[in-house]
Amino acid sequence: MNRVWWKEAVVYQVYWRSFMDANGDGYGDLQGLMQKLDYIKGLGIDVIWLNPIYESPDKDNGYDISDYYRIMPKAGTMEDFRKLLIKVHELDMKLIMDLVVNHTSSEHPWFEESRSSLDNSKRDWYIWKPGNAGGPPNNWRSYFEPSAWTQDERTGEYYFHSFAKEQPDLNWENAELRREVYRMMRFWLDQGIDGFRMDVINLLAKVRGFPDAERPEHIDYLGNNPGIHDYLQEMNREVLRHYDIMTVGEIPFVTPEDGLLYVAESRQELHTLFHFQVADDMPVWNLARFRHIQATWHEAFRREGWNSQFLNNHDHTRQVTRYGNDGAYRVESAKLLATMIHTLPGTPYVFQGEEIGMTGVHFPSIDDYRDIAMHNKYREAVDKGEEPVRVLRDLQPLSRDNSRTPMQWNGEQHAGFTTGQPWIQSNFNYAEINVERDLAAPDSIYAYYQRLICLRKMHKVMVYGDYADQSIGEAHVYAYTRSLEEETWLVVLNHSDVQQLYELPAPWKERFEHAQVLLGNYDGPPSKDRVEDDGICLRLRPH
Ligand code: TEU
Repeated sequence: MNRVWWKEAVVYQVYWRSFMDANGDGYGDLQGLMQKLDYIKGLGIDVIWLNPIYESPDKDNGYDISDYYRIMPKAGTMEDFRKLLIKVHELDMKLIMDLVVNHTSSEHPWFEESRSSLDNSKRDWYIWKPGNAGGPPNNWRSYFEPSAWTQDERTGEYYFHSFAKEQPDLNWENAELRREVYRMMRFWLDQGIDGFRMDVINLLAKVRGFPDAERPEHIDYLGNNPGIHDYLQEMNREVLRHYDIMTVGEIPFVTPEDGLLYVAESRQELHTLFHFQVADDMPVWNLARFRHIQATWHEAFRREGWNSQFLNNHDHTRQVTRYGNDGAYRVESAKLLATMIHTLPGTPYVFQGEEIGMTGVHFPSIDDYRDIAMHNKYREAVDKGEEPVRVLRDLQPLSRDNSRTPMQWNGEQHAGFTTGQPWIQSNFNYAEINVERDLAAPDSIYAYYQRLICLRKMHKVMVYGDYADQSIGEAHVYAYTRSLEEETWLVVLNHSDVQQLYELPAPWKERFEHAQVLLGNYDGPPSKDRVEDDGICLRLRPH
């Protein structure tokens, strides 16, 4: 396995609009982020991933870009950006930016031109089709709307959008468009950034002819279509390979075998990916499913290819709420989930606030929510006649706003995030859960993350070690080893609210006498019981 910096790194995701507001307008900004770089560095972070900061009407929180070369005023200015980059580098960290090139905003001048007439020179930069029998060209759904097509009055044709109607998809078949995108990528790389997180990058190629789908509700026809690897190989040739950078593709609907096609070193496309088998198939914790996912990805990536480990981001409910216990065992389970993510094979990601165990929210009214995806789904269901209170209740657990509430810095108003009115309310629990408290307590979740991340720097086994499940068939205990040369780590996790017994597999019991506890989320090691045949059983406390 090739040793490179982005495999050894720990990445911290900054959802800047909810991170730190320096000018009191209620939105986080680049100046605010600059104030908090020491905090991020203090955690042991190597790379910051910054969600989109480009000019945007902000219908989908920056994922609808109207100018790739300018900074959204809410975030700051180009000068702020340049200062930020210098400071990040001075602290010996790196910065990767979001690249959103599957679609633009409907207010992007390219789209304005494209929609203006059938023979405009940019008509072909987007995907236009005549309607079919008075309706849209096919029966596809989009992520955020009942149809992936919207009719435009100017020409009467429909344009295609994988997401909201304000986010028309670009037509990657057009070579001129591709050249323009590569030029823009070089612009940012030449500023000195250290790579890209590539938004839904496997959606660029579309199914030829746009035939009706048999099961339109399964929107997987949107991604992984023939031609995608040609685009990514071209992007790599034209841009990526000329820089020492990190690229991580956001790749929904992908199996391990197909995932390898995006990140196998020999194929020269991307370095690593986010797949969504956990996020999409596990609304709540499911150990059997999770261990299967880990096993199959590990097997597929054994020789080449590199995974990413995460349980939450700005689109997915906070991990301690979704997969842990954010009540009685919030601290223990936040530490347990961190241990797992940082010791499984792949580059680990920390989503802002995760390191202090921030939790999801339940706002009382749909008006308290900001997310376009949630609002569209709500409207669709209510228009169909469903009971509004029920619709809200059903949407709440997985609403994207669960992870978008302001970073909780201290117990002051709005959690110390802003002196103005925050764009989205803070979680109600900020007096109890905040950075100031965690920094003051030696046994805090934050302090635990620091130790975990420090161990990763000191022990390459945590990065490159081979993975083997040591708990197959266990209902609540997930245990596995990582081994590299002379060093073996055993990770034992009790994913439940009650005590569990875990019998060490035979080869590990002799070694266990000489083993050392590196890290645990309780004081002292778990107690040991001798069992029949000289076995050793660990008594594991909840989480
Ligand atoms: O998200 C794409 C998206 O919705 C999926 O990747 C989803 O998270 C996955 O299938 C698991 O359910 C990206 C951005 O992260 C999101 O914030 C944007 O709204 C979206 O693209 C459109 O740009």
